[in-house]
Amino acid sequence: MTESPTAPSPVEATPGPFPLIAGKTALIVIDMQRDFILPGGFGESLGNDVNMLLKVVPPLTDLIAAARAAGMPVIHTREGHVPDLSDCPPAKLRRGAPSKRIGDPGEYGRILIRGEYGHDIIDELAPIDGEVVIDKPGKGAFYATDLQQILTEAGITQLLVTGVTTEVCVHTTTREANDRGYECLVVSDCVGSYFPEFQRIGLEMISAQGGIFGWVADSAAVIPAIAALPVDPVPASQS
Ligand code: C5J
Repeated sequence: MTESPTAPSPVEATPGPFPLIAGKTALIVIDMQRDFILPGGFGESLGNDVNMLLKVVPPLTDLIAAARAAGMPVIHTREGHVPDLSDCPPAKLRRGAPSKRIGDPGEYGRILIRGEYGHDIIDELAPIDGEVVIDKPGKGAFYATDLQQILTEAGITQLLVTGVTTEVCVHTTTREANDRGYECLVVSDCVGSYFPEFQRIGLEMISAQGGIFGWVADSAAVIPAIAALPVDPVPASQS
């Protein structure tokens, strides 16, 4: 029997196969911003080893290329705040390291402030024309953003989740998406944490208990499944 063009392309994942569906899936790339990732930036100034995040870049580059080739929407997010910090709750502002807080001058401009060099996405993963960029004041990509409306209008029901950091913005966004009914596959080598133990445990938490809030697979499993999808000639509307 000939398969219907909309037949799912299964990804070998934990805790079980993830049925990737053409036209229903978007790739979300969370916070691949210079402030978190570049040597000399905010993340490193807090004592973190940015190599833990930099190693995500090559597999994520390949995954984004596969999504673009398949006509799959690619949605980027950036964590940050308006220059007067009116969208940054005092509790969040106070909790930074005392010497380096959101809005303070950093190596790449004011830390996590929209419009600053450090707030933007690293050159290697820069969005291309037509791709959605969500500016978010929180850790989750749904909080105080248009993301849900954009996904609904595009008919998206599944998310491939990537970016940094695994245990913070990736987790928060995946949990928010799961609560809203999206099926989420977190791509293990395309998410990164400064802390190896958080990376391992963070991934285990997602797929524990039969996939309590998602599936996990690496890019070597996801990319061939994307390539096997029928190419979406009209990618879901991107603004
Ligand atoms: C953090 C993020 N870790 N993108 N932000 O503060 O995970």
